[in-house]
Amino acid sequence: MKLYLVTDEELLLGKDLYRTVEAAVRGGVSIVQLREKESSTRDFIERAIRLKEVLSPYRVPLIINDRVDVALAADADGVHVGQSDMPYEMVKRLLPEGKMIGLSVESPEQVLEANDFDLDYVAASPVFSTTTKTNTIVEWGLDGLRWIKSVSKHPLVAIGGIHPDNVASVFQAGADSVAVISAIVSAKDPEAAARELLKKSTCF
Ligand code: TZP
Ligand code: MG
Repeated sequence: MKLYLVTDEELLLGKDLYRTVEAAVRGGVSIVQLREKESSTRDFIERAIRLKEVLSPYRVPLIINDRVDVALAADADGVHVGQSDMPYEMVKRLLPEGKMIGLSVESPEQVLEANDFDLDYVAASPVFSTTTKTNTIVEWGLDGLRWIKSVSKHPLVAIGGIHPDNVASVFQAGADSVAVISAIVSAKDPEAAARELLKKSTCF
């Protein structure tokens, strides 16, 4: 799961969600998170089910942001939670065996606490400050990534402000995966944008 796509309805800038995600997968995205901040529960579930149908033939897992109930209803592959969402222990109890759990970490304390959890990844949020999400505490930066890598037992996803010009430095600092929204979702050609990110990630 080197390139992780997170969706955002607004940042699609009018493009179709499913076509955009499928194009990104053709460009090399290998895991997708459906992140819905405005939609109703019913719309969220419908989108999750449709997106799962799009992703299944490619064997690309679908992760649901925040909502365990939506993930269960759509039989998605996992859930991503932040520090203000459902606590890890409850997510773990509610999800069937084999489903993925990802957790955002925004402070050193949260990174260390996450070592007690059975997670599929921690997401350093944000690695660089970004206008896509502004209610964050502090940017980790590349030094922060290196520190997380040295103390965390989990695979490390970096998210926030990642684009083709800085993606190599993020991998170099120890990220196992990079998660992006705007660099792919807002691109005119999401397939080319994904391909470009992957190409630039191996430039070191
Ligand atoms: N969590 C931390 S930063 C972020 C999220 C969801 C937004 C990342 O968006 P972008 O456009 O890739 O900077
Ligand atoms: Mg959240």
